[in-house]
Amino acid sequence: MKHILLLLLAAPLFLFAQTPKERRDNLLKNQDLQSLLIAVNDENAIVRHTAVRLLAQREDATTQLTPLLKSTDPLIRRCALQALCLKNAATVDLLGGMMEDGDVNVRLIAVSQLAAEKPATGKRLEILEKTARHEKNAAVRDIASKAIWPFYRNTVLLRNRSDWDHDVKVVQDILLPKEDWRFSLDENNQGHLNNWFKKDFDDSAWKTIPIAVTWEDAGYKYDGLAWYRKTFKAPPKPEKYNAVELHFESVDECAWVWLNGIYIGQHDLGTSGWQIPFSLDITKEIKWDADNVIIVRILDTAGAGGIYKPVHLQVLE
Ligand SMILES: [Ca+2]
Repeated sequence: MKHILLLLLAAPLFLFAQTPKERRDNLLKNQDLQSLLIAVNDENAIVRHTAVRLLAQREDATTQLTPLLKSTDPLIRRCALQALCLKNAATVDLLGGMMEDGDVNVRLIAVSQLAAEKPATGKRLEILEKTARHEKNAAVRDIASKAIWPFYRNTVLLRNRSDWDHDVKVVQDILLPKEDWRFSLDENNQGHLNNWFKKDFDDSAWKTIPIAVTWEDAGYKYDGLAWYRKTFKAPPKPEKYNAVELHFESVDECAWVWLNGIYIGQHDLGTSGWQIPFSLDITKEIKWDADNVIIVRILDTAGAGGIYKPVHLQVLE
């Protein structure tokens, strides 16, 4: 009873303050819950924003923050959502609802929270997949895409194996063809969602491009994601070998690689990876004396990009 009386006394103090500055000063001075809840609907934006920030800091204001997600003021929605996330009070359903918000910053907060828990499963995965496919804003879409990116593999190469005690020799080195790779830009980071990595994906509508040149030199002034696909004939099975690798002299700047639809690994060192050679083990995946399909997804964030140096098939002993 006593604190209800105190609330009634404090609220009028706020309500009778005439100028926005006076109302804001009162909020900062008193910080009582009832005044804050009234002030989040104040006609003055600075008063409203002060109120929501003060509310967000309070331990006892979690339930009062949820209705603010429907405010017409995007900054109030943003601030309330951020606070609910920090208080671990944002459910997956609530976050899914906020992914429909008209304000991109609200969606950024919601998608970051959805992406934070790994691996994403159930409803969370469903929302992230929908966002990766349909979200218009690239930053929001990228967070969703990265959160549900399903490909990672780290195969220890023969020369790095701790049980390997003698020099690794390249006994066959076959250059993959340089001409007529199939090529497609992937501006919306949706190639993998559309099965571009699969062996039997129909790439006949794609343009052709050579490798061992940057894609700029092949006519694409472009930074971003793009995919290369090429069918090549592997040699007959050697009588003796210890491993088989695909050796990339360099790509600019990150690569994710599949052989016959099977993910074989990545070269993902960020912007510094563009001139670092790398090899990926395909001992189990190669089909000897038969057609094989190599699929390479490249990310280039600046300057030149692409599989700008040759790719080798190497048989090792
Ligand atoms: Ca580059």
